[in-house]
Amino acid sequence: MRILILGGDGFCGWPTSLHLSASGHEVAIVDNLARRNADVELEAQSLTPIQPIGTRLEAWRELSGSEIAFHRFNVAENYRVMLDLLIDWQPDAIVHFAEQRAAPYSMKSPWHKRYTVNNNVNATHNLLAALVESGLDAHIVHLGTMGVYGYGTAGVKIPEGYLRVRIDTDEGTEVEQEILYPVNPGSVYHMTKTQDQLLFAFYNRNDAIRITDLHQGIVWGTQTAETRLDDRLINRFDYDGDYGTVLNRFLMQAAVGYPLTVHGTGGQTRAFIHIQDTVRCIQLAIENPPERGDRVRVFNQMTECHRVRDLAQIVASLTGAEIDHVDNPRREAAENELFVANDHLLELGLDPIRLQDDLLSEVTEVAHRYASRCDTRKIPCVSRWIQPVESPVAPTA
Ligand code: NAD
Ligand code: USQ
Repeated sequence: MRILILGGDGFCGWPTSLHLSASGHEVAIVDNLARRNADVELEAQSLTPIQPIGTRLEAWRELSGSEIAFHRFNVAENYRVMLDLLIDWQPDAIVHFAEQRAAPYSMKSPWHKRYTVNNNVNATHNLLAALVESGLDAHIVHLGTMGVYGYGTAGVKIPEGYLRVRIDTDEGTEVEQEILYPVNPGSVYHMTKTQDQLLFAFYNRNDAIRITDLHQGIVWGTQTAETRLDDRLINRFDYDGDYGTVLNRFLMQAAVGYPLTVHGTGGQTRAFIHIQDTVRCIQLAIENPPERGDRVRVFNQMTECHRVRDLAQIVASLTGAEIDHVDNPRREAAENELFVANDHLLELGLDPIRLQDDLLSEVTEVAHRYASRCDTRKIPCVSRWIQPVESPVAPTA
């Protein structure tokens, strides 16, 4: 198949591009390098020494003999360029990663909130509008998030996208309906993903666009079979307080001897998936597309749930790291339970990598190897959900 990857220079997009190319698909990447620019803004860097996109693509051509084309433009702004690319290249599938994906970054300031909303909502809408205007029947595979559901489940398993509800009518009877699972976003970033869902529902109903929305949990790990082939292909590893996600942060903190930064009681339970499983799931979604006319297909792309303090314990027992309970900069429940259905991807053949089996190799293969690149000043999470209100200035006499 011919597959266009929007956001193909990022943490999930790069290994996905390589995996799909290695599997025999023709791949092209679109990226505006916004993520690399955010590193400049935040004065932070990937723990791993990622190479410029040109070097990455050249290394892949040398190793595999396969070309991956690269188009640098902003999906949220350059509508015409996007439309022309769709018409010229005629992709069969489009994987959409091109969004600002860090919750703390999205909460840093009014500018960051507005940037995240403008970027994410317009990127998704431009893609949908361009696909309709092009007349193409390409399958969109979007990376959504488990966070659209919120993380409280009242003891029930979170279903894959839709909830069956019974409603009392005025006549005293009951009607049954299936609705999008009610959204409950915990950050401006997560809120943009709930907006994406509505855009997908509308364009799917109105224009019969074929869409798979992958509601993904927190991705951990760094390397995949393809990124491991050559140092120039290495994937990024974010550890800073804005872009680093919890488990990779703990692994890096253990490697550099920094006490593990558990927020509050560490009672938040989240869903997780290894980066190698991410790329497999995306391949499964692409190679098993929905039919035209099917409603938006939602898969929960996660393999296991863990409480943050339990993860810290696992990492501490593997490495001897200390655990530090720091103030939680976020507005989130002190404790939550999380149960999630993920039957669709398992039925399609996903064979999950277990966290307990792979953590140690991640610590030694990546976190230890690149520990000297860590800038410990970038570790604390300084983005706060509630900005402290400045005390009013006392009137002068
Ligand atoms: P990332 O920031 O590493 O990659 C996103 C890429 O998209 C970057 O290379 C960035 O430059 C590009 N991009 C952003 N806006 C763009 C635009 N307007 N035009 C062109 N390119 C643009 O993020 P990631 O971790 O690879 O996440 C990819 C997707 O997966 C995101 O949509 C995210 O919400 C979702 N996701 C990620 C995780 C995770 O743990 N990393 C978990 C669940 C869901
Ligand atoms: N946390 C800590 N200590 C840390 C960092 C985080 O205790 O040092 C806690 C947070 O308070 C939170 C939990 O760990 O309760 C998860 O935080 P995270 O930064 O690992 O993940 P999150 O902000 O939810 O976002 C990440 C990705 C996002 C994706 C989401 C999937 O950045 O793109 O959508 O995971 S999910 O969490 O399932 O919604």
